[in-house]
Amino acid sequence: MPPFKKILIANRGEIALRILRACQAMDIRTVAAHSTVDRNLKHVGMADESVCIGPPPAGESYMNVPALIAAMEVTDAEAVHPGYGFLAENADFAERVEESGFVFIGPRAETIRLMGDKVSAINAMRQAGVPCVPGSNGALDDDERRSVRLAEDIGFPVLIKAAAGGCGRGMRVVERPEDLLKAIDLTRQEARAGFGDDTVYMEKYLTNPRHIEIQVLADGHGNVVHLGERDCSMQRRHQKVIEEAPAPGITPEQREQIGRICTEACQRIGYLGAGTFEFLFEEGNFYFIEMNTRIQVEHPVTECITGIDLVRAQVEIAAGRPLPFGQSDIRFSGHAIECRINAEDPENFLPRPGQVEAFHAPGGPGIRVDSHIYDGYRIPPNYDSLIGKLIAYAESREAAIARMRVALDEMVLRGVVSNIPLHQKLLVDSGFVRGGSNIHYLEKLLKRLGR
Ligand code: MV4
Repeated sequence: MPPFKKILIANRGEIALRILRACQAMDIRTVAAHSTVDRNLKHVGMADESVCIGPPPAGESYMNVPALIAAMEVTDAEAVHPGYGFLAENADFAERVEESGFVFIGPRAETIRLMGDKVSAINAMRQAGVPCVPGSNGALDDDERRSVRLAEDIGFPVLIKAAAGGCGRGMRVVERPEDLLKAIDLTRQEARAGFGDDTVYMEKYLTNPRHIEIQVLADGHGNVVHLGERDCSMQRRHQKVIEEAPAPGITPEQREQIGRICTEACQRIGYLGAGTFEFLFEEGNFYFIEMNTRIQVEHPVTECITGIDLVRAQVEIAAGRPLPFGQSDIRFSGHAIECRINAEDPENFLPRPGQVEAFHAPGGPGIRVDSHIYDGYRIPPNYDSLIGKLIAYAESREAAIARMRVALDEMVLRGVVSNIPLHQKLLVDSGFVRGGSNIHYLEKLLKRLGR
């Protein structure tokens, strides 16, 4: 029996196609909710039904809550998959969906809200035994002398972060005591203007960490597993460029230890669905910074090394089914690397929409392409520049790199400019090939290459 009869896909692009494929494999009927400019998306043509939910601006379509609820009502869909971005981590949307008698494929609204506020997320995780960055252990108050003393205790440099921030928005590094109060004030103002919440907190600034995240799955029957880690350190301006699993240099013992900490924390807070613990990793230690309550762009690398279909797991969990495997059934095997393919300017990285003249996807053993583009597809200017993901999997990291190089050379993309040449340079770069670079590596490399 399929877990649901019909699911509405409240997203677009490659992830909407990924969700559609998972639904089809489970014999679940699909509704593609799309904006006017997205009528020609691949998954819209493939879905059993489609509903136009509004004009191109996301606020009027993919984030239009009444239109999405109405679309579920008219199509008699039972559940909604939000994908990533848009409404995926919007607790009010999850609540509205459930109040309307539908299933939100994701964690409980309460959990989304808890993790959306970084101060409450860190407090919950610290109490659940997850190692966090030394810091204020809560919001900063207006007591200036206390903030100065706190920073001196933590040790400079410190980082002031907005509780409502994340993804690198609303942060400020403070190197010297005399700059602290000004920085707190500015970060507060920005947070108030940007998020409508001026809560800020303080952490020790880790100067050269790697970004390593742990994937978890939790069902409604008390079963929680971790699916190991992903290394997402290859990024520019908080946009990930290449991700991989496992993270170079992480031992099975380290994986088991941090994985167990994450699954125990999920048990403690009653987590439901797929989730990701984001850590900074420096000098052998993990420091929790945020938790993502959605399926992530880079989920395929975890699927490759574990053989687990994460989107299918999300759907089954949302239908109330128990996970069909336990931690001891999960084996980590091989190495997977994902290159995000963006339609962007190679000089300034700005989105470069346009018409795809020709697209030939690479293939062969260990190659996966998650992309919605096709010959003649017109990339609209209204959304992000991700047009696909190229994933290479092999028994070793070296072999995965070799397969990725071949696949990048094999890929044909005409009509639009992309970051494929950047990936080709990265896949032969000595720092990338060595593995284990920190979050600053790519930006430094780009400077060396003359931007
Ligand atoms: C940090 C940090 C160093 N120390 N926190 C950036 C995005 C947000 N999720 C958290 N971020 C960081 N928090 C402390 N205490 C450095 C970053 C950071 C970063 C983190 C992950 C991936 C890329 C990054 C790029 C710049 C800064």
